[in-house]
Amino acid sequence: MEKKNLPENFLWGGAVAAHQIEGAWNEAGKGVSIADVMTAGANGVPREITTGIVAGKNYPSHESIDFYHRYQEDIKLFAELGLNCFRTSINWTRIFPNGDETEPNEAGLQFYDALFDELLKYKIEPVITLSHFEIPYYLYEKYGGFRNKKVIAYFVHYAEVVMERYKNKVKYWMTFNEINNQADGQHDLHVWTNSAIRFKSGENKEEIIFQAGLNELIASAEVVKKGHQINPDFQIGCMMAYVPIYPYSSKPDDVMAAVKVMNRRYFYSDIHAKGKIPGYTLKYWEKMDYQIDYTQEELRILAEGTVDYIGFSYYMSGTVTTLPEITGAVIPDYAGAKIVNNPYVEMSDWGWQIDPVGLRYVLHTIYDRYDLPLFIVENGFGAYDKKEANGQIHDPYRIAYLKEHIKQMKKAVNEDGVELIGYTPWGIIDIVSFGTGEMEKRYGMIYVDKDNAGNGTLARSKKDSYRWYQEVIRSRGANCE
Ligand code: BGP
Repeated sequence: MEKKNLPENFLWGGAVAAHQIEGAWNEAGKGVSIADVMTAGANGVPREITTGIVAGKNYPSHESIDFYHRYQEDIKLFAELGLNCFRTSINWTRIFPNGDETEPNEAGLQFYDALFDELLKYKIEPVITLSHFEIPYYLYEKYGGFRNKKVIAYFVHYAEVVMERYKNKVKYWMTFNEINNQADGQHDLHVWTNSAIRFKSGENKEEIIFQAGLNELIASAEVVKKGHQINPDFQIGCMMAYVPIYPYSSKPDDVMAAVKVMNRRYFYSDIHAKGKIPGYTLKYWEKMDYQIDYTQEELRILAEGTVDYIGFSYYMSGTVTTLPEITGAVIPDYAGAKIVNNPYVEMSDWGWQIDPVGLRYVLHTIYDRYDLPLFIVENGFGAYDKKEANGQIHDPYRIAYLKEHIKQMKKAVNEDGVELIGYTPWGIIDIVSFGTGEMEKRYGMIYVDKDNAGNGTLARSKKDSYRWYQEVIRSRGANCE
């Protein structure tokens, strides 16, 4: 069977985020972002969100892997790898330290000018996230984060400034990283991400999360409209964390429970892509008597500011059941519903269920739902890596994970007719884990000498997966065996 390649213009890249790679957390006028007050956790140990910076605590974003000072060396490695695109974020607090200023911080703008010029020198297309969990901490303190509609205008102003500044250097943009990564409200870390919500005692957290999420969606729509005015060639996408939830059994309640659980995610991408609040959400707000504040003008903005593509992360899938004999984490979306492990898949050391077919399922399902180009902007395998005495790092498990997911991605394109812009595996170089703050939950094809406690030389070295991915890109996906 002739090996089907991916198209010539397919974007092969790697993905990171400013707070997980740059360091220099307080250099050149940068303000404190909400990532800068998150301490290091560990596998199974949540990160702590402190009030401001507390002396003596370990904040991994403060140095990360010092990309801020080493980006030329790293981009040279990315070019040698063969990347034709590279996803990262602009750290909002480099541009507006507090977030509500009128004038931007010129030193911050100059850093990203230099970064994008270095990428373009090697013909590597920047793919830029505007908010990747880096909202200014001051907007949390003074306004309560995105629960406050004033923050919409501050975000839109920041986005306009950088889209105007880099209009001839950046074509691919996305607004809020994993905007739905707050829906569960069961983990304060997730409520922290893009929204930085400050709750008041006694209020319903889910109601406030819906308000903050809707405010972000309105901000995103405004940015799409303004971006297209700045440069009609811009491709501005959303960014969703898709974790497909399968019914555990063919019991009809399990099938319906899976639909209702997925609606928690689809609330965000339905608005991004279709430009209106879905009926299932309006009914839910009515049932819960949630007072969500929005105007007719804001509804018009949502309708006019739909995205050009659906960017998304895919790592794992989940399973839901209503079978009484199965134990699991109870969820409110459907009577008797519980999230359970899928007995047909393996999981990583961090409990993430490994399901390559799930990527094809997501690609097929989302393309059917929205009929928009798709962009896989995160996919990867966090694992413990070992550096041998001879300096080599053998990571066959990472190659296996990525190979199987690329094979499914090719099926979606070549057999299911999905329009796919590109693939940027997460953590192309070892960086700080968002969920745990660890360095040792490694995703990279480039190893960085730094451990969870922050010890190490920061030296970079190529893992086996580096040479494997180099051949995958060279062969446009044909040679990923
Ligand atoms: C996604 C985030 C990324 C990255 C990734 C890997 O949710 O968008 O920023 O963190 O997860 O997760 P982790 O770093 O927790 O292993």
